[in-house]
Parts: sequence; structure tokens; C-alpha cells
Amino acid sequence: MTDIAVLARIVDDAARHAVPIDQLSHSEALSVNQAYDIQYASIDRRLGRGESIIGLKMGFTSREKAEQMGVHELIYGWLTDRMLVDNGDTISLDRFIHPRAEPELAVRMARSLSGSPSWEEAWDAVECVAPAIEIIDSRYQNFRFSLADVVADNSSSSALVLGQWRDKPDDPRDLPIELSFDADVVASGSTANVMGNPAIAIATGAEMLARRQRLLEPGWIVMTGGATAAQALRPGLQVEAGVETIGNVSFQTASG
Ligand code: OOG
Ligand code: MG
Repeated sequence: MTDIAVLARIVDDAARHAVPIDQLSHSEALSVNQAYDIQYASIDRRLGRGESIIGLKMGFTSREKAEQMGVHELIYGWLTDRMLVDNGDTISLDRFIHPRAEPELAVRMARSLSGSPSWEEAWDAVECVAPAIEIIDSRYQNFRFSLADVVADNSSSSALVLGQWRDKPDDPRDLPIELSFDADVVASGSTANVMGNPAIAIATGAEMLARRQRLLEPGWIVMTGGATAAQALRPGLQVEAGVETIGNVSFQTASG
């Protein structure tokens, strides 16, 4: 029998201590629904340690990301206050297993959103936008996972860096976005890569949460998903992302 609490502890401990684990799917036949049960239970463990939810991240919203990881279903995971890194900060890579960075458009919700909103309704519920870098870190060995594995592992959520909040543009559909390491562009794309429109990623998040009687809440941040393939981090890097017309965000990785 699948013991949700035991599996939640395994993924939570792996994240907390940055020690990689074998894929859960190697020893358990997990449904996606059970994987979300594990994800929710692992987040409850974080909340029990005093962390609080600050929003939601969407995953595999772009073909670039889906192809890089071989998972073609949309997923989500939770963001907590402990995952926030200040814009411009230097972070040690010791707290991660094999971190990767991806440039994203982040939004902050003005109002709650639930049911199955249109993209216009989703965009209307957004208060403001920011350029963002998500640092993902799969807890599985070699960054390999099945759909159920990655969902159980809070969709690889690990850290996020947000630039300055700005007024939202009228239309979020085609904003060039790029990621650079030490001033060299290592990945570039457009918000159009994100489901053709990142507002659809927000609407889809609301719809997926509604299946579990949850909603996107006012004040929450939504990470709309990597617009490009993720890039492996290494010590001593200056990492910067830019979203055209919205701005830039950066951090450094500590050397060695
Ligand atoms: C899963 C998380 C995907 C995105 O932006 O598509 C994601 C992973 O790639 O490990 O964050
Ligand atoms: Mg992401």
C-alpha cells in the first residue's frame, strides 16, 4: 500500500538536506493524484516548520521545458517564503543538489481566481508583474523523473528571485525573455513560448487548484513557467534574466 505520509517525508527530507533520492516511481506505482497527495503532505511538513505559502509555480508550460525533461503534462508546485532570494544576492550552492536556473515572468494576484477562467479574466485578476529567475532542483538522482515523481517532489521548486514589481502590460503575449551567465546569453525566448500566452498558465493554475477545492489567492505570486530550457548553475556565476519592457533580475552564486 502506498503510504503518502512516508513518501512525503522522503521527498521533504531530500529537499531539506539536499541529498538526492531514487525515483519514487522505481518502487511505487503512483498515480498523478497520489503524487499531488504526496506534494500537499510534504508542503504541510514545511508549514509545520514555520514556512508560509507565497504562491504557486507552473511547470512544463513551454515546449522547450517539456522537451528538455521529457514530461509533457502541465504541473504545479508551491512557493514558500523560505524559497525567496533577494534580487542581487549571492547564494551558496551548498543548499542545492544540482540546481538549474530558468527565466520566467512572475505575476502577483490582485484578486482570487478559481474555476476555469479565460485568459482575459486571469490577466484581469493580476495586480503587477516582475522579471524572475526560478532555481529548480530535482531531488531525484541525475535530475531524472516521471510525471508522478516530479509532482510528488513539489515540481522541483527550490528558490526564486524576483525583480521589481511593475504595472502589468496590456498584453503579455510576446515579450522577449533571456537568461545570461556572466553577461553571455545562455537561453532566450519569448513569453509566447509559455502556452502562447502566460495568462493561460495562470488560468490553468486556477483550474488545476479548483480540482482540489483550492484557489489562487490575492497577494500570491504565480511563476508562469520557464520560457526556455533550464541551465545548470555552477559556483562563481553572475546570473541575470531580463523580460523586455519589464526589467531585469539577478543573483550571484558563491565561488567554490
Ligand atoms: C520541473 C519544473 C518545471 C518550469 O518552469 O517548466 C518548471 C523541472 O523541470 O524540474 O519549473
Ligand atoms: Mg519553472
